[in-house]
Amino acid sequence: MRGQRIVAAAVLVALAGGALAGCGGEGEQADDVGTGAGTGAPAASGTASDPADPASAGTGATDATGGASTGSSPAGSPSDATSGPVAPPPVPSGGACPEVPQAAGATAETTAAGDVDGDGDLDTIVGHQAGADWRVRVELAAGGSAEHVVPGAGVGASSVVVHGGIDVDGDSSEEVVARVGSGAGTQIIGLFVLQGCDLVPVVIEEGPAEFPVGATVGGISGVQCGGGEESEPALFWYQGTSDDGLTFDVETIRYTLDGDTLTVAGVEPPGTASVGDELYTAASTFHCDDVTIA
Ligand SMILES: [Ca+2]
Ligand SMILES: [Ca+2]
Repeated sequence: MRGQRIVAAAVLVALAGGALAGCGGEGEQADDVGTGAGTGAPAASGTASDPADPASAGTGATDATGGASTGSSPAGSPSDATSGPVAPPPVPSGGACPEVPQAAGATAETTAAGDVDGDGDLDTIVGHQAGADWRVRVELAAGGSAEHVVPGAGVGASSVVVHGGIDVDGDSSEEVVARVGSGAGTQIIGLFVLQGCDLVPVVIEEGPAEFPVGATVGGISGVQCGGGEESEPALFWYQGTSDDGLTFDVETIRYTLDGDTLTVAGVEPPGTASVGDELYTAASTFHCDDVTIA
């Protein structure tokens, strides 16, 4: 049950573990993260197919090294051997998706715009609460709709707020960005993608991709998008830890999106951020395309 939106620290540990579990070809870099993250000890196991298990975090750093050494890719080159074709099912051309009835009594509605189906027309992205459930919903300009119930949201401040659409993989269809939870000093940001006529969460390994964004005295976490190796579209997840709340040791994992799955493409060189400087800002906010969350 890794990846539930609980406290940000737990999410950090869980996602770091998940990331490294899929990082067989990044021996030296994976080891850097494992030994440098401190509280974010990875839970990677010896085989890439094993699910990350936060319970094994105590031995994570050693395991990450062992797992990486069995990787088949040369060290230093991103492992681009993915699990087969991952092209999303095509959105029906010339026809609309079915209309998903909107739940009665929806409240706390937020809206944003994005071209979720990639047809060139802006679609309406909606977040709302109906009863105990929170939903992320898209109303397609071409007709029809899709929605996803966000499990676990709606407790206290963990309401869903939609922020817009970003194109993580450069396929011209925008992924939905929504706050799906919050913790002390952080917001938990989730991504959703339209697959056919279904709106599904973007996942890392077997769990939903949910990124803590924000800053506390002891840590910062942020997401930026841009070009990775050979300018391929990429998402960068920054995580910083600090002993004094003033300077932060920052690790950055680079992901690429295939279909609904984020895959580790590499690890950036570690950096040191100071409160207020450029790296600190990047590592404590979310900024992809036109969506900025601070
Ligand atoms: Ca559209
Ligand atoms: Ca896209």
